Amino acid sequence: NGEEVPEIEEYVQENQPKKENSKLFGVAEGKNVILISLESFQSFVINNKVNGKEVTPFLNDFLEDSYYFDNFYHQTEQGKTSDHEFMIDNSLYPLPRGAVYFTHGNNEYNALPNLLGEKDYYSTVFHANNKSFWNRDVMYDNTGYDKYFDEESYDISDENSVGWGMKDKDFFEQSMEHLESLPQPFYSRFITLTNHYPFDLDEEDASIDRFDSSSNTLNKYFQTVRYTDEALEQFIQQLKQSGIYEDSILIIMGDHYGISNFHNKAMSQYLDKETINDYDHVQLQRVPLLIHIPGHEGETISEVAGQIDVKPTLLNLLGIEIEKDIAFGTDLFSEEARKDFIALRDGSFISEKYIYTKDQCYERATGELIAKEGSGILGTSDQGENKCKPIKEQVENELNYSDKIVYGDLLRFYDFDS
Ligand code: GP9
Ligand code: MN
Repeated sequence: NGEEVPEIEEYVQENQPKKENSKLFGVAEGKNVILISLESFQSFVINNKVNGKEVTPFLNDFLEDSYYFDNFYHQTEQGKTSDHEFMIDNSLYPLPRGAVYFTHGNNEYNALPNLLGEKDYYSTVFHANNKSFWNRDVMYDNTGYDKYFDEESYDISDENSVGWGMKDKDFFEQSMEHLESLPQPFYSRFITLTNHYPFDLDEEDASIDRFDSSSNTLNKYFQTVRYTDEALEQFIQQLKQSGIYEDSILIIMGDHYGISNFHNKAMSQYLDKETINDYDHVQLQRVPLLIHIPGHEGETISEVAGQIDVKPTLLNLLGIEIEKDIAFGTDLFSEEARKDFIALRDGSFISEKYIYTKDQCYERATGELIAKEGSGILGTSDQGENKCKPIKEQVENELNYSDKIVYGDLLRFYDFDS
């Protein structure tokens, strides 16, 4: 019956996107929003090489003209891409298990497409897959999308498919026509597919050689990452030709990791490290985030950030002030102190100073282990002063609040207008 809502509302109040706090409030007012989710794209490929060749030459260039966040973390769980989508639109956490898109696709939400719809934005998703995959058709309808360009909107053949389906280059190319037909301003999300495990690619589409390690998966990963980088370059070229580019802001972001722990040995070889420990594992959960705003110069922003922050950031950029919301992210361009941590869905967190995971507290800057619970490895009874503990409790509390909202469908009791 929603009796917990006031407490949660009080907690999230300080996260509200506020005009006066944002350095960039309204700079993109009335612009189209093109948000591109890059499948399984991790930050370690950015400005990096394989066999002496740049992996992502286009993105490496493009980030020079964008706000580029190099400490931006994915916060997804079992719902993978759909968890990422859920956070982007709602600034709520996905669930600890299962996919919220499936289990709570009919809840009431205060999602971006709904909010933007009130400002006459037309909202769409482009993704060349079956519409009911991840229960997307239900969730998109529920949260205010006007149109989902699913696989039925594309000419898909053997020639233009690989692995999971349509190749990214063909996907973007065929999307252009649909995009050009949309009423403006629009909020359009694109979800790529080629860089999906097991990273299959036709020989003729590979511009760089495979890596050479014991992991076939990692070896192939670089080639599909490069393919998607090229697809992006072509798409942006097409956006420029159509004139849409100048009237749009672009948000480009990785959805979640692509290389799991299973490939740590090969990964340590690539990164030239002795091992991948738990600290390294958390750092590998970084995915790229680029925000390109026409007329703005590029800037690299290294503050800790996460997918939970996209919704409040976007609302401020578009100059949309909302009375109130239940959201856990903060505006990435806020001048006020941002939240002290980014929580991963398993309770790990990254704060300015520390990284906590699996009962271990590390110094963020150095990776030095400074405390560990329930083990004598540091040789003291309390295993070092656990500097992570206060934040850990906050993280647990926050994840718990978000879960209560989703499990209890609590937003149906919340009055967003008064
Ligand atoms: C499927 C695509 C990939 O439509 O989004 O899904 P994932 O396995 O990454 O969640
Ligand atoms: Mn995905």
